[in-house]
Amino acid sequence: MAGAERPEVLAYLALGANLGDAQATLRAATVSIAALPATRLVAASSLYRTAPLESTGPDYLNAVMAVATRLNAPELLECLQQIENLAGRERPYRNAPRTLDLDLLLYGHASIDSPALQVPHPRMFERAFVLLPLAEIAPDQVRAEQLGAVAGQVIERLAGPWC
Ligand code: A4P
Ligand code: MG
Repeated sequence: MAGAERPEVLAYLALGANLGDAQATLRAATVSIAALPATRLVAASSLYRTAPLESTGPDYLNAVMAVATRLNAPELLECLQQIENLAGRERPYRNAPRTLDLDLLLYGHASIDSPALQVPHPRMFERAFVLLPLAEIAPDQVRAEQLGAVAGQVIERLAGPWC
């Protein structure tokens, strides 16, 4: 089915960066995501400064976005990976510091478990850098006990518009 004929699906995306000018990279990524075919930006969280979790290097900047899209989930992931690559993303090893990481957190109510794509993102509920920005734009998607479980992680919401 062509993208334009499919119904819109609400998807949530996680953005992260801790190399280079992370804020400029996340801002450019937001512009690129909003310009994807058959996709529109619905909401963007604040920016959060977060300590690396199972990772190294400088603090990360993280955010979460909601998009309404007629792309299917593999198409959306492929687009996100193209935007990562344009930002100079390198993958020397798992959880390496990165110029840009774009993860697909939720795709409507879909449950996907293929080698290339798992949705909901399998680690999203372990991470304050995902749950706090997600709760900011979609409080119905995050339960209080899930927020409580990540309360020990270091995260700071940065005030003001960024994208
Ligand atoms: N993949 C499977 N499911 C998905 C999905 N839902 N969204 C596959 C995106 N990708 C998905 O990803 C590796 C493979 O996961 C892809 O080929 C894709 O087919 P990657 O981005 O190349 O590698 P990665 O990011 O190193 O691995 P991964 O597993 O995505 O790491 P995470 O879980 O994203 O963690 N600490 C802070 N403070 N902030 C961060 O943003 N990020 C990470 C990375 C670790 N610590 C962090 C942060
Ligand atoms: Mg990733």
